[in-house]
Parts: sequence; structure tokens; C-alpha cells
Amino acid sequence: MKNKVKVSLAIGLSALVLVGWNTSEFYININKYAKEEVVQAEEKANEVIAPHKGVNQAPTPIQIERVGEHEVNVKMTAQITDIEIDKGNIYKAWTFNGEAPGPLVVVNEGDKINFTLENMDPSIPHSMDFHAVHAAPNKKFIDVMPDESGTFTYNANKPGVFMYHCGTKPVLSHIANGMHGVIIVMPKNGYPTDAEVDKEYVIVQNEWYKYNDYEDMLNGEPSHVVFSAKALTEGQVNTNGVVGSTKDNPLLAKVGDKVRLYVNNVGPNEVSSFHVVGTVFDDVYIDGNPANHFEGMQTVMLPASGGAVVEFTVVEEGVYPIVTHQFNHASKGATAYLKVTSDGKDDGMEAGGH
Ligand SMILES: [Cu+2]
Repeated sequence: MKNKVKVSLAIGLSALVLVGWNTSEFYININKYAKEEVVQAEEKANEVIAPHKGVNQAPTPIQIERVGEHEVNVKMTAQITDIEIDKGNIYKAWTFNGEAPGPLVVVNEGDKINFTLENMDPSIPHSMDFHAVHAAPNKKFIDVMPDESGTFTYNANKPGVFMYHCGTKPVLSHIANGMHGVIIVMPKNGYPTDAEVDKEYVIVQNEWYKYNDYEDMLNGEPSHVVFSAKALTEGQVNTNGVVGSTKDNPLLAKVGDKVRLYVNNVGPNEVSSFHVVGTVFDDVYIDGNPANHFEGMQTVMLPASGGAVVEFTVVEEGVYPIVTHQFNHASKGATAYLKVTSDGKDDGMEAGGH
């Protein structure tokens, strides 16, 4: 931003010299000019882009329909939807289906996916890059123009907890503005620990930057790093990546439960050091693939886009904070609570610390 101001200033100076102003007029005016430029530049950084002004499209439910034993139709939208990422801080997010992160997609290993993207954005093309599939990106992850739809077919042949995101240029803008989410490909033969698991939840980590400020997304620090809970089954809590959402809506378990979390860090830029305070992970499947089985881990590193399945047993009643152990990020919002009670119901217990 500073450089932009400098460049504008240089152009301004040259223009003033060219039109032949005398020196005193020049110095009086240059101060005024520079000040206005700085104010304008600062205002523009967070300003909603013109075609999105006043646009706030209500969330559209995702459509997932199984049409064969190994074939599923998935229909999603690209749309512009306001999301209050922190109290009083409304972000005009670029989203899938009006959620950021987007809605959870669950398919089975070996499924053929017929995917349709309806682009409701009035002005910008969008696309879909599923990390779960094998496909030529220049054919299957291509832009869908405003007010148009595109359908693409590919197979999900590897099990895991994968990221999806818009792949339209500049990709960083599209992801940082909210176009990310998770697709779980359930393993054909399940996980070796399936029979032990009592509760299952999905947690996603993402970052927010200054709205429409590419420079901040590129070189700045995230203003917020947050968790969201995505409903794995009907009736489960489903939140956006907003500060407090995973504390106000705690995950629940009962004493003795083995809890499984499907986790993914959609970034776009930071890694996550995923940890549940007060437990050690009994079993971990890196990227959610049953072949990548680890035991006894304290913290699981999730690279940007990386996922995992983590499982742990809760032995005492209490509130267990779920964090990224990069505590600058946990402090910016990336904390969730798991409440463990004698009957698995929320008893209103307050959390301490963290
Ligand atoms: Cu996009």
C-alpha cells in the first residue's frame, strides 16, 4: 500500500511539474494531494468491490444425491454472502452456498462425482478444485462465468479428509475471501478403529484478512484465525468460520467416550498445530487415510489444505479446549470447546483457562 502511494505521489509530482506550477503553489498543493491520496488508499483497502455492493445472497442448501451405488450428484453455488466474522465485523464473503468454509461434502471411496457449480456471483468467475479427485485442472477445475453453471465429472478413489476451494485467479483472493471447504471421502473398508468410536465431529480451520486487500493476504498477518464445526449428520452444529462459534456451540461427549474429529486446515496461508487440551490422541490417520495410522500423538501438524482424523478418549467430566497450538492463532479465534459430562448433554459448565 505504501508503495502504491509512493508511485501515485511520483506520478502526481510529475504531472504538477509538467503543467508548470510555480514552487510555492506546488508545495501547498502537494501536501493536500498526498494527504488525500493516503486517505483514499486506506479507504479503498476495505471497500466492497462495486459489483458486490448491496449484494447479500441468502445461503443456498447444498444438494448431494446418490444416483448409483458408486455415483453421486453434487450441486453447489458460488455466491456473495455477508458473514459476521467477529462481533460487529461483517465480511462480504465470496462463498460456496453462503457458508465460509463451505458446506461439508461427504462421498465414498470409489464414487464417481457429477459436480455442478452454479455461479450466482453477478461479476466474477469462480471454479471448484476438489483435492479429493484426479482430473486435468485446465479441463475440470475451470472457471464458470457469472450467472452460468458448469458440470464436471471425476472419481474420488482415495479416502481422506480433503480441502476444496475455488481455483480462479488470483487463487489467494478467492480462498482468503471465503471460497474453501472440506470433502470427506469415506474409506471403502472403514477405519480400523470404527467400532470404538462413540462421537464424530468435523472441525475446519481458516484465516481471515482485511477485506479485498490483496497486499494484506499476500504479505500481512491474518486478522482472525478461526475454527468452524461442519455438520456430519443432520442436527449437528454447523457454523461459519467466525470467532466464538465453536466456543458458544461446544461439541459434546460423555465420560468414557472415544471421540473422533475429522479436521482440515483450509488456510489459505498458515499451518495448524492441532491439539486437544487434556488428552493424547489414541489414533491419528494423517490426511484421513487409514493407511497413515499413528498412535499416541499430542499435536498433529496440518499443512495448508491438510487434513487428519484424530481420535481420543475423554476420561473425566470437564471442558476440553481444542486449539491450534500456535497460540497467536488460538488467541485470534482458533479455539473450540468439547464439553464432557456424565450424560453427554450440555450442563452449562464454564470453561477455565485457554
Ligand atoms: Cu472464486
